[in-house]
Amino acid sequence: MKHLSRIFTVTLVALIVAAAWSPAQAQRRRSNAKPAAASKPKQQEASAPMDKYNGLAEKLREKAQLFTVNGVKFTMIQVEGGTFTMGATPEQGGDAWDIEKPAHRVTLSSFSIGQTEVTQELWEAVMGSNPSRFEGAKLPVEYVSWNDCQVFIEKLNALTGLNFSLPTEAEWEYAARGGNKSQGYKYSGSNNLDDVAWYDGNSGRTTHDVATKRANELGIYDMSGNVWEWCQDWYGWDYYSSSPSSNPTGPASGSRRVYRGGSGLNSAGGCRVAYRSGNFAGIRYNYLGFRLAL
Ligand SMILES: [Ca+2]
Repeated sequence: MKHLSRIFTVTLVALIVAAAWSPAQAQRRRSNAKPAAASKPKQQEASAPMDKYNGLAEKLREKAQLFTVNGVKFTMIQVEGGTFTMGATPEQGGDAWDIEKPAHRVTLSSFSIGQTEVTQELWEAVMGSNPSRFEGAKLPVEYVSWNDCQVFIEKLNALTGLNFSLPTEAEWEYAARGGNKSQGYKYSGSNNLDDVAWYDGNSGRTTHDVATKRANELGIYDMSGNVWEWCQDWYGWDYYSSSPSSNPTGPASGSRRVYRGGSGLNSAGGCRVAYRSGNFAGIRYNYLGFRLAL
């Protein structure tokens, strides 16, 4: 593979947990992952992930995987699988729309999700360019379409030998709700949106460096607010009526792709963990980005 000659490193940290759960994860959807890269990473002393607010650093030490690609570091958080209620649960209140109904039980296998939105420095390390309208290394990349994200992921996978993707809509919502550590909040990590999100009430009409608000129960940042986040699924208005209960991946076809979480341009209702939106796969705008899954 020609990319192997390029200068890059991939480092997994905290293999204690990874050793236990990687096989199931690989079986789930990673048929073309390179086992050598995944199972024999260079081991280093674990460094605590960013977590300056809620004291979860020690617990998260075993739950974080640190990667370095072309000199840029990023962290993936391991999310243990489980069963949760997706959609218009009671704490979503009167803000919930019909497309969030019916609330329904979903069971997910374990997966990993980005601790932060994909930053501009990571995008540039992989793509060699930066499309963002608000510029800054630690700002989330934006002005990227769903199609652009697929190109980025393909290149990242070639560099790492791994099999990153966008999260499914169900994975996104489960992680936003705190997985099996969920406290049942309306927004990702709190019932007080100012604690955890950049939205229209505090953003000043710009994006903000990732991980500058408090993390959620799993140590994941900005799932509510800052930039919207593309998911892999087609956007199905009535999908919740027929969704399979195990690892749903969205409708088989559609015209739009899902994005989630609201942004610095949105009111609080759009930043709820159950709120759903989406648009055509070629659409770009300056409050629309993504985070990775693995
Ligand atoms: Ca976000």
